[in-house]
Amino acid sequence: MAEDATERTLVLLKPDAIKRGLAGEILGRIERKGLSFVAARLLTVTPELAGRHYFEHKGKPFYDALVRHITSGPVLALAIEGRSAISVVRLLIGATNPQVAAPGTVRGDLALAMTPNLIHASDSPASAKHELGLFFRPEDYQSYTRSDQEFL
Ligand code: 3AN
Repeated sequence: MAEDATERTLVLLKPDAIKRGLAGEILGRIERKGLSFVAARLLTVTPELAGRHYFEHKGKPFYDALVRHITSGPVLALAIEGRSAISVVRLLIGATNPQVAAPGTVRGDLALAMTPNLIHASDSPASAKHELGLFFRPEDYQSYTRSDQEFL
């Protein structure tokens, strides 16, 4: 089934997540769902990288604030892998606006404002491929099977 394919997606725990000490809480939710992290980097995003990552939003009224925020401190970049990882992570993080994000989601439970909304996750296979390529090299990926999923 296509929707059950193993996928990889890019997750960024944004500077507000790191500065609020919520990285473990958020990654824990992704891990408890059954997804695996197969590459990780703690880095400060440069304005150049921010421009490439957010190219779709250039020219929008919130673009400058978005770039200011993502470059304001360290982010934890994660390559997340698992069954339908792209859509499953999007569901876990909740709507872009935390004020209407469903309770039970990362943004619904832990955020209140639109720019510092804790987390980014790729929204399609094309954006996942593009965004993973911005943060990771092929040799950065690790391969392992979670012991709780060996027989699935
Ligand atoms: P998402 O992060 O849910 O995929 P996108 O890709 O539409 O949302 O937007 C990227 C980021 O831009 C959001 N995470 C948010 O921080 C910011 N953003 C999007 N729309 C707005 C808006 N109307 N006002 C302020 N910031 C916004």
